[in-house]
Amino acid sequence: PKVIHLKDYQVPDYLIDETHLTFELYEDRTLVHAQLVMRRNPDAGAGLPPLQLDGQDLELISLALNDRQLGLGDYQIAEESLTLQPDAASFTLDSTVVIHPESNTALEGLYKSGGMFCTQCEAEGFRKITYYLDRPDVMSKFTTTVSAEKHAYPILLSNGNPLASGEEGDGRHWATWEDPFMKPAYLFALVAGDLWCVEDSFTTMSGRDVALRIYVEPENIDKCQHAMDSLKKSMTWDEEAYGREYDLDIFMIVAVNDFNMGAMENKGLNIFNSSAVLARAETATDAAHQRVEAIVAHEYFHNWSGNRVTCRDWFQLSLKEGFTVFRDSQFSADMNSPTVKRVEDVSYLRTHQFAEDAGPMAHSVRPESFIEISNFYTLTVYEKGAEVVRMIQTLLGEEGFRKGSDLYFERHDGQAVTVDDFVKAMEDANGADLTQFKRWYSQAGTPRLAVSEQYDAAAKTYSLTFRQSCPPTPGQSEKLAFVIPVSLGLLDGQGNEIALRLQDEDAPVGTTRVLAVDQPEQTFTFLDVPEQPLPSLLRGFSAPVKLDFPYSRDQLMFLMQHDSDGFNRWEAGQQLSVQVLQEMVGQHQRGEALQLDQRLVAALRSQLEDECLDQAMVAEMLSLPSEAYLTEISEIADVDAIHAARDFARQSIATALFELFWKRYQANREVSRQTPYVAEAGHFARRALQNIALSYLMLSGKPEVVAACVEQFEEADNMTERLTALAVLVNSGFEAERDNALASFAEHFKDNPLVMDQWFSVQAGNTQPGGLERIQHLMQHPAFTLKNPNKVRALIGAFANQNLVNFHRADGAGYRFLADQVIVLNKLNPQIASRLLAPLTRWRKYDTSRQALMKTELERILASGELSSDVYEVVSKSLA
Ligand code: B3K
Ligand code: ZN
Repeated sequence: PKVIHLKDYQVPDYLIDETHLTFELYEDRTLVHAQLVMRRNPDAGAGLPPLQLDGQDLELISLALNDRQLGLGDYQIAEESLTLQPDAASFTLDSTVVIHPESNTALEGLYKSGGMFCTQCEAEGFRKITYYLDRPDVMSKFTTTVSAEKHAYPILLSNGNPLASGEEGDGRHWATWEDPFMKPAYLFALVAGDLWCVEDSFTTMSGRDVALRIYVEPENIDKCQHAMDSLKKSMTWDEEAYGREYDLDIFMIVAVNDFNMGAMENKGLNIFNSSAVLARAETATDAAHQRVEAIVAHEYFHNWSGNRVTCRDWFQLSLKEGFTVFRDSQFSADMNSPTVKRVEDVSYLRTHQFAEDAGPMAHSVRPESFIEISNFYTLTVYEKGAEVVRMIQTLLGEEGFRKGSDLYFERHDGQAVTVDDFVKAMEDANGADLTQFKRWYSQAGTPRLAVSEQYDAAAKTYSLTFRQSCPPTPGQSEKLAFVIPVSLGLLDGQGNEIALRLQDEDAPVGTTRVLAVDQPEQTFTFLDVPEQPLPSLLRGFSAPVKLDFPYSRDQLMFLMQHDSDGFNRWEAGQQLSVQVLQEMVGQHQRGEALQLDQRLVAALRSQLEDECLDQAMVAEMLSLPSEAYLTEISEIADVDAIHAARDFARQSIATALFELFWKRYQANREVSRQTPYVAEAGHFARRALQNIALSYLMLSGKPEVVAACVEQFEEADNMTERLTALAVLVNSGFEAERDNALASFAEHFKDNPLVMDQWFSVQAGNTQPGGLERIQHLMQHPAFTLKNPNKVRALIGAFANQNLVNFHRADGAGYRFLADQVIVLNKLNPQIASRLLAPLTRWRKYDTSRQALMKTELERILASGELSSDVYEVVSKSLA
């Protein structure tokens, strides 16, 4: 397999000014005619080098250069390319190929999902459609004609605006679309199917009317309103927050059932996993509603951050993805509760991205090399990339950041650019120097920031000393100092904020400051500090680092009560929980009886008692750190001890706080009973507290609680309440209630694949013994298929990632099972196979016996036959 390096980047030899495509769709094949209007790239030097087009799995039928039919001696075809010699600097190339969407199970290129044709071209899928320069710095103007049988495929869509359509007389019809904006091939899209649509419109800030359409299979027409509302909010928000206006006359979203990712931002024709579009109270949870809102926004925001300004090459992926994730997180924060959103994002980052950064696939936000680009749509490129953009905003301030983004969009509209161009715009708009800051793009690994304090009572000075370091990652043994923005405040003994005056300043400036820590070791001294303060560090999680300050448990409890920063109040609770749980892990390992530090109970009690607090934050506080997070922060994770400690803590908290949980549960359930479902922050918060209370209450096993749970399961008018009740029953020992609930749920929702995904997931997450056998049994269920990525994620992915005690069972049967699935999927769908593999790559985290078992499975995959580049890259790097 070939390794591609960033340092080898070269501009394309040829450009494609116009791309005219015609698709003839049939049940057993598709014909693709492509007319490419091409010319020598003036920036690429003199002469006429051979033209090498990308192409994969294409059957060439005809090829003509300037209308002259080419014969076998005129071109060379290899596994992944077609090469020919142009005889002039400008020319037109006409090709016809046959492809087979009907048997494309990789879901890349043109494929069929159920009865509809659809495409997924990013990153390198267009080369499976026609011979082309399939690279993002080749931008072209596309017109697309689609023809198909009219009865089965009444709707024919592509990018841009509709131009013409007609009948062919033999039961077939056609439509032509024209996209006036230059775009790279990865943004191409085509859809043909029997679809219904929900229509709306939006008037942009300059007064243009845009038609909005969401296309779905007929049975889903009643589940589009939330996505449509989210789209309109996104369009308004991007005008206000970034000054970005939509540019075509029409914006379309199509929902498909078989999709490798969440969604795709094709110009004017976004294609979505149906799980990221469809949402209504009865079938989708609050979390699903929020995910739909965020993904609709994310793809819409790409129209500027990605499409109008695109990436020069795939090493720059975070240019569009990190920035767009940052944009969608700002949007979600504005639409809902900003603190809750930040807590969710940070938990996710620290649990999953930090694990990636510490594992064999660790790479920088701008990777240096890859074998298979699909493997680099990662938490590092997306989530850490978003944190890097957030840090730029923290350093420049909101206004400075907006000046920078305005300049970036204005300067690079219509271009394919790099991360350097983005940073340069930020620098130029602010007169800032981000040279050292850019190490965040080139150095992998999660930095550690150790902080120590010194208070001088006589001089009334308080000093904080920061020591940063970053562990080695593959190919990077030594790291240079990062610029780490540390937002902080100081609390006095009453919990009040102290005004912050740094050495060399004449007067204090505010109570929250951002320090730019940019040396390996650095001390900052504050003046006029009347008493020994308690520092509140890294407010809002101002940098993606592992912070280490020797807080006592009492100090953490104090911060939980008094910190003015909502994020850090939660963070203090997390750190307290971590300390307490880690102590119990030690007790378990030493064979001692487990004992829960009652201070944690007291801290949670005061949260539950205070009815003025945001209920969503109380629910977050009550959620103990996950087993996955406890694993990530362990040097070597003891799966069984972590599970036992966490279970024991939950049980003890449930017992100690039963009355309070019961009171808040009943009050909230009563409101839920009286109030129709609304997808809004306040309602999410009420249900979140209600549901976490129920999960604690069920640990008591009291009959009145079981009855309440069954009542909630049966009577709730929404999936959020129903699914939690189901999950709680599934994880309980009440077998009859559990079996009844599972059966009635499956019977009721058997025709709704997205709901059945949730039914699978809930069971995949059941941590009681026998997990693997249950999964194997569920794989035989008629609703399960390995061909649908959502099903694979819902059952196998949820099992391997969330059911840690069962997956990591000591005899290695969980590992063997996962490897078996990867080997099958490697042939069917390499992208899904390679993602499913991630848990096995973390083998260094476990005891020697598990390490050996996990490595055996990785080696077995490696030896299993012909591997896709996707799976090969992950397995070989994991074993290196
Ligand atoms: N840009 C797409 C990702 C496509 C990945 C293909 N392997 C989704 C998104 O980030 O918006
Ligand atoms: Zn994206």
